[in-house]
Amino acid sequence: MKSFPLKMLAGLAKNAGFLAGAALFGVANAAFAAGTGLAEPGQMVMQEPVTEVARDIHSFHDWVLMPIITVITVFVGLLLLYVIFKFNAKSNPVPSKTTHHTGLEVAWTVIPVMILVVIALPSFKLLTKEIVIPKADLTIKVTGKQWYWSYEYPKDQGGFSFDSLLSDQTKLTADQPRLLTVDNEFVVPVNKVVRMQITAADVIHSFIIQSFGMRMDAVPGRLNETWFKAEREGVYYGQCSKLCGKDHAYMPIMVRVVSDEKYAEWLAGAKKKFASNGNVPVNVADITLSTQVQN
Ligand SMILES: [Cu+2]
Repeated sequence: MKSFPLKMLAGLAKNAGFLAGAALFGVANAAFAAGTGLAEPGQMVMQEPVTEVARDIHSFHDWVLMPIITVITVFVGLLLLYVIFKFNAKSNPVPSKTTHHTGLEVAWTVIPVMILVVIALPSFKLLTKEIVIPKADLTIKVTGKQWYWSYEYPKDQGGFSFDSLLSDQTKLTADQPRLLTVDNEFVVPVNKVVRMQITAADVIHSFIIQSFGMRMDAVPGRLNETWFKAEREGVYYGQCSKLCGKDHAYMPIMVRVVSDEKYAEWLAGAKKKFASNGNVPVNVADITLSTQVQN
């Protein structure tokens, strides 16, 4: 057994699903490459994580869920094969009349419960991390509308707001992905805790940026909160993730993560550019909410 290290076993379990998928669909290895900020064609794994929360979500998937799924699938598969070959009419002409087995019934109740508990513990820990917001460096409010997003930067960031709509798809340049590029992206500084306040003006939408491991529903009349701390500069995309009407597919999310200097530069420009929007400077909810942790 020593010659078969645990690490290798874990690695096997982790990749079993992907390998099975590849064998099944004849997908080349290159197709597994995860996109940064957006999905690559043929991609089968999650998008490259750029926040601690996203990394934790990936670890949870790779090291808790995938091994459990793999073991259960293999076990049930073998059990089925065993039943098919051992207990068919030909090889087992006189079937057993057994209808109940207390030990077995207890086992198939208790074992799944224990598996769920094993999944629940790290899951709750991760959920808590996602919704308990660390001391925020800046707050941005986003409102989902049919069918675009409005971003509001509060007074401490200049106090302006703007709409972000899908840009003209016939005028895209090579580096602008189709159905993801918007006219006004929102911009945040790198390595800063950004608190997102999320709501909707008409129907329920959902705000998601996969690479940040962040998703939160935008519900009319309700102010939801979540956060992210992007560790790498770049452009990241998301989509409205709750069916919200006919143009649900055409209200992407586009965020640019930049250095502090570039952020200050953008703020100054945005303040002027969006001043003529006629928007009143925004007041966001008080930061001392129950979910706020001062550290
Ligand atoms: Cu929507």
